[in-house]
Amino acid sequence: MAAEQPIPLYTNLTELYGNLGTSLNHALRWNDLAEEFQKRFGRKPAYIARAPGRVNLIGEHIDYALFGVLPAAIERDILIACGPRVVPTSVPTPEPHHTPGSVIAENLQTKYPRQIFVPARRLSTAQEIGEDRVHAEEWHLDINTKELRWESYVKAGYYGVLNHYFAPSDLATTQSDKLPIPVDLLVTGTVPAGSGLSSSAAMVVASTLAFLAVNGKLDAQSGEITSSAVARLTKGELVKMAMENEKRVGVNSGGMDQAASVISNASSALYITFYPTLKATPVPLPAGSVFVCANSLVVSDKAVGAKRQYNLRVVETLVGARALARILGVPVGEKERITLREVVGRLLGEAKGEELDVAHLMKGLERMGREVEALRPKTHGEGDEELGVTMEEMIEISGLPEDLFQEVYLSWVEVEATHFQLYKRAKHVYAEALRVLQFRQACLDAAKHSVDGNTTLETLGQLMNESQTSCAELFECSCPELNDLTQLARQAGAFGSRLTGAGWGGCTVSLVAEDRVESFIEQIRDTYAPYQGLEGEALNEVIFATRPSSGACVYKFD
Ligand code: NG1
Repeated sequence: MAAEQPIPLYTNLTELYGNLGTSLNHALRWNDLAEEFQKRFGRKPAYIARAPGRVNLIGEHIDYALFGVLPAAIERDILIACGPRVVPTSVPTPEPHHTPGSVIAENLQTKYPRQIFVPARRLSTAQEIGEDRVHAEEWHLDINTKELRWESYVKAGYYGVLNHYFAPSDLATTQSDKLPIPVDLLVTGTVPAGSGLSSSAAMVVASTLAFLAVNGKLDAQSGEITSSAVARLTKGELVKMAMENEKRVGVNSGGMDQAASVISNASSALYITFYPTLKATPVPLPAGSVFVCANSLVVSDKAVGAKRQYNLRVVETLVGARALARILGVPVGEKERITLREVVGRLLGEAKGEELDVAHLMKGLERMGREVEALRPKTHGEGDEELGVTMEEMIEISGLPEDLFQEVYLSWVEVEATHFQLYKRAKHVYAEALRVLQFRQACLDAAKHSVDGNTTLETLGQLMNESQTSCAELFECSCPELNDLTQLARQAGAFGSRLTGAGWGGCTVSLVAEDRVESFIEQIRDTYAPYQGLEGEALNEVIFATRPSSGACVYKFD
């Protein structure tokens, strides 16, 4: 099982990329990073952590409803070079960077200034970390969630490492192996920020890995850890840590990005399921198919817009699930935040901890497409349905008393809305979850050669187009530029085109026949107004064909 494999640790790039050709294409960038690290910090890095971005082929906004999604890691990635900083043992006036665990973080992109941060100990509450667990005391790093700051994602990764591997009480210790070491790091990345290609998850995964590696928490197998009984981290464990870490930046993300960044392999897409536990299985992509990413150039800042967009959708889908469960007579615990996936499972008699087979799940999803109509708001006049339900109506539909509703659905997340769309959101989720399974099935059939290649591409394209319509009309996570770009992509010969990632800006993904890629890109350049006049590298920055890439790893210097 891919999720149970350990995080790969490499000492040469050919092994890392799987072949000499690809490693040569990337070698210059790795060398430049290592040399720049040496220039800035006066010594070679000890490690470089790599985490790729991802493109989601289909399955948008359903991971946090616990439905399976189908992304692939892309070649664009985040690299973090890091090394321990030697600090003087006694200085007359110690500075922040002399403190245990202090970090000097630099970025190759000059617009991101150098940061120094130092972890501290403090009391934490359950609400803050979005879990039921209460930490009496934990390591703390100030993360500014109100503004988009590059180092927030680096800090988010560090948070988990500190709190999983260093007990806060160890701060008082003088045993240096119990304390996090001072670290220098240098970051570079080719995943465009805020573009739906998951630069944030790539940054959090790479940061988590960098801090694990530099603190000697990865090398258990090579015997370098003597002080800790922690076993070598598996990919599944890293995904969970990175998900938890990313919540610190203020987004209640579902897990798709972290799983794709960590578990992917270089030859296929990944079908990732989250229920009853995280599982990832490769899905071969049909021969002759190429996925082209195009950036709408509308920057979607997920963290800053979360309360009106992403987090609001999380709440709407959760409350919709409770309302449906109530209507369908599905049992739900009073304080339970049942998901739309669990509603269909329980309705079909799925036992706890078990998983419906795909055929049953597909049948269940078809049924839910009909059952969901019960959530359609009653209209009193024209345009009424569009508005959805008010807070009072939503609480009533949930069947919970107001204080309990607040506690279960609103105490851990900030949302801002006058109306809530339970019907539209749930309708999207069930239909999109079904499309993912149909997409996967079409890929598997093509691999068995039971269907002709072009028919497969047409089927996949059609599912992608339906997904785009649903994202735009039901989930309302598209925007005029994304609608325009997907339309232009179809006109330029794509089999299908849709937004990828959270939406509200960012990238589209289009399925294009291999021999049409060049002309497709040219036509988009000539028709999508913001691209006009772009050539060469500038064009390649905004629109590019992707190949599945391998997942996150660590490179170790001798
Ligand atoms: P982006 O914003 O593209 O990284 C986000 C979530 C995913 C998933 C998609 C929508 C994070 C880190 N990622 O992706 O888990 O819910 O939106 O399908 O929040």
